[in-house]
Amino acid sequence: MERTYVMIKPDGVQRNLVGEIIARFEQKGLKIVALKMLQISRELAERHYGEHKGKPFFEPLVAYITSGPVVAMVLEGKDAVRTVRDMMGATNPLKAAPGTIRGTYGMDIGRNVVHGSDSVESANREIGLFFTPEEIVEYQRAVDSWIYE
Ligand code: DAT
Ligand code: MG
Repeated sequence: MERTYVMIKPDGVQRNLVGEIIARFEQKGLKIVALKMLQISRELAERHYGEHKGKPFFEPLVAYITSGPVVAMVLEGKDAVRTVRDMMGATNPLKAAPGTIRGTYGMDIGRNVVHGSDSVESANREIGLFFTPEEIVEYQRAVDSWIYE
């Protein structure tokens, strides 16, 4: 089973969307294997978004992601990286398909509510940035035989 790093950004937390967003992933069948709230430091933000360093939106992006608490999680499931990306929708919420998380809840690219890793490699890197191995929980769900054949 694949794992991905997902984060409800400060706007999602402030707008009381934590429950709604987690519920979507749960209802889909993705399994939560790690979950916590934290406020991201500048150092962690710069590492998380390292690929964007030097771009014009980097400073506002770091200011935004450090501006309030986020809810960080690791989700596990079949094709979890792509599944979460599809559920989130396009980076710009105005371009995100209706029904996706960004398409439903967002208006601006700089307030796009949620993060999800873009590849398995990114997922492994991001999971390692936000969670220690002990914070990731291995457990069985009785419902799994009703979610996967
Ligand atoms: P995504 O979050 O969909 O993986 P990304 O990794 O390309 O998108 O960019 C990370 C975040 O940076 C994104 O969620 C919003 C912001 N961002 C990306 N491109 C931007 C742009 N052209 N202008 C302003 N903000 C941008
Ligand atoms: Mg990205």
